[in-house]
Amino acid sequence: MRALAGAAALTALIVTPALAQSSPPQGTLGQVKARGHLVCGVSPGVAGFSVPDSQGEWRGLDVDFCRALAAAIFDDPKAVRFIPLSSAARFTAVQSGEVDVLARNTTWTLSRDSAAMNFPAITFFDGQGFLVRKERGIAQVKQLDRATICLQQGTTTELNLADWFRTRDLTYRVVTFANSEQTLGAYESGRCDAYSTDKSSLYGERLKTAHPDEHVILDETISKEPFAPAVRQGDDPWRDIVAWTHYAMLDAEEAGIGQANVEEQRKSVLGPDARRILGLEGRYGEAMGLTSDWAYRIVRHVGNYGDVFTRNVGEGSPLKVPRGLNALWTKGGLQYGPPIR
Ligand SMILES: N[C@@H](CCC(=O)N[C@@H](CS)C(=O)NCC(=O)O)C(=O)O
Repeated sequence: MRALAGAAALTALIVTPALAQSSPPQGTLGQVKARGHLVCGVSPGVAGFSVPDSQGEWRGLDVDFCRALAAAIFDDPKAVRFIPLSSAARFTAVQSGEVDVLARNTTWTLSRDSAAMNFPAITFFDGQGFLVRKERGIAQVKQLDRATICLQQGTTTELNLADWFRTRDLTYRVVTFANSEQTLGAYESGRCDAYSTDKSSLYGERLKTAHPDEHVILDETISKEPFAPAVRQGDDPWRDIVAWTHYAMLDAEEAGIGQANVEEQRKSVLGPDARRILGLEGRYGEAMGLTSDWAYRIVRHVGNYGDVFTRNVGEGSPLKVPRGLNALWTKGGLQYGPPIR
């Protein structure tokens, strides 16, 4: 018996280090590295989140999230293939492995989470709103009783609206479309009294109308829409990388390290938090199958969370979405990065 156990232990000794040395990285990270680029599912066109510019380059907060992942893995924010996905098709693309990650103004809900997917971190806190014509003099959602509302199929928008009207004993008529272009077109042509979707999307949709000044977004928010990237369930190391990519951007912002000053900061005398973020102390990235400078790569190539927010949806963009719930927890918001240590 003892001899047998001894033999087993010896085999383990011989086999284990050999396996550790020769085996390539497993799971999604291994596949991404072997392929040489990340495959990221995005929205076909939501201003500020993901939209191709005049040169065909994808731009937006969700796009930058995928670029940050590529920066962390490859030191190259361009090592991403973007796949535009409709609301209806997006989850199958994650479940089937067609995309490594979905970053598509997608709300994290229990039913989606339990459908063989995981939502590693909330990258944007949003809520559902309404776009209406100013001339209608509508100030509150309840004034939309008996109104016709345009929205997109396969979204939480559809479900929230049903709840909201039902609980107030109000009625409405809904007209649904497969994409935002058709939804906006129908609203603009006067087919609907209101266009309902996530408030963050309404900022861009309003600007796409022929006369933005003629439309207003109502103040009320009727739901919680926590946007999170989605990954296939069952790959914890990959889920960690996706979560910590967001947290690294938050922690960098909190530490005052941004795209504009990261090089200078790296050469200066820094506190321990900043040193760990920049990979000057500890080997935190390596524990995830990345390099120790993974977060520095993110900030250098893409920026911290504040940089990404400002550039795409905030003051540096035409949308001017207030930071609101997406401010750091130190500034009264909900964005909170756990410690890198
Ligand atoms: N956050 C909601 C809505 C997401 C959604 O699909 N929004 C639409 C309306 S803005 C969209 O992205 N449309 C872009 C398109 O399909 O063209 C959800 O996850 O269900």
